[in-house]
Amino acid sequence: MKEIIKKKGYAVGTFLGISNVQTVECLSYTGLDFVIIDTEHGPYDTETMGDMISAAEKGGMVPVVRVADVTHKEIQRAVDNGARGLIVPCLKTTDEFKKVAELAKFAPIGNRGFIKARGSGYGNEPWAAVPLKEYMKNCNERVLTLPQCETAEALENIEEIVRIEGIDGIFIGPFDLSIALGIPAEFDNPKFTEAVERVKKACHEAGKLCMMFSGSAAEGKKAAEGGMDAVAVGIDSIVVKEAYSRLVSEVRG
Ligand code: 3PY
Ligand code: MG
Repeated sequence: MKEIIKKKGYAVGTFLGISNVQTVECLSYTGLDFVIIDTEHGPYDTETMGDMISAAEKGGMVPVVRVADVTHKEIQRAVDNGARGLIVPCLKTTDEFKKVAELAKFAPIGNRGFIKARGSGYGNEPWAAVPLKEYMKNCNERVLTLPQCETAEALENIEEIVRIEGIDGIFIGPFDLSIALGIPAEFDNPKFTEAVERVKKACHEAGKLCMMFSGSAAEGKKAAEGGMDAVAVGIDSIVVKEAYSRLVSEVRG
């Protein structure tokens, strides 16, 4: 992800809430840089998540997983399956953000559980077939922790949160954040735009990435040109529905 951002200025991805392995393969021909396999709202079990991660990697996209919460089970199954980015929703306290780093990173940053699983080719990938200490360091660099800023509490403490060791960036959830601020989906409201600027500034001052969801291409472009390092544009369920609605109405005239 960092290489893509360095090369292209920003990365473009999308959320997957209904897609399967074949759709992910297909999406790799679109120019998308990353896909977010959404296990917070989507129907994916551990096996499907793994298959979708492989499909994304095969097509040259970065597989990111949004886990459901910050528990050992949720984070471990995603990193063991080979997720290269972890989005964690609805966090409130600074301690919850610390827990993300603790569960996703090996020592000396955290205490991720060890096994050379699928994400490392069972230890056979060249970067994984190395002494344990080096393997742990490589894993820490390969998995980006991108917890979400989408609660009022997280926004209030964002300057402290972005300085947590082992947090690589913040993913802004505009819908939940705007709801938390009492201005649901009012994305032009100064209260919302100031919140986004605050998170972005905090991230960049701490040398961390700032990413965001955008509901449309125009919003995504605006966010990226405004300095977001990555934008996740759209959700497959909406993109598919809109594309077919357009197709049908064009045929019907
Ligand atoms: C939100 O907007 O709340 C998200 O979590 C990302 O779409
Ligand atoms: Mg959200």
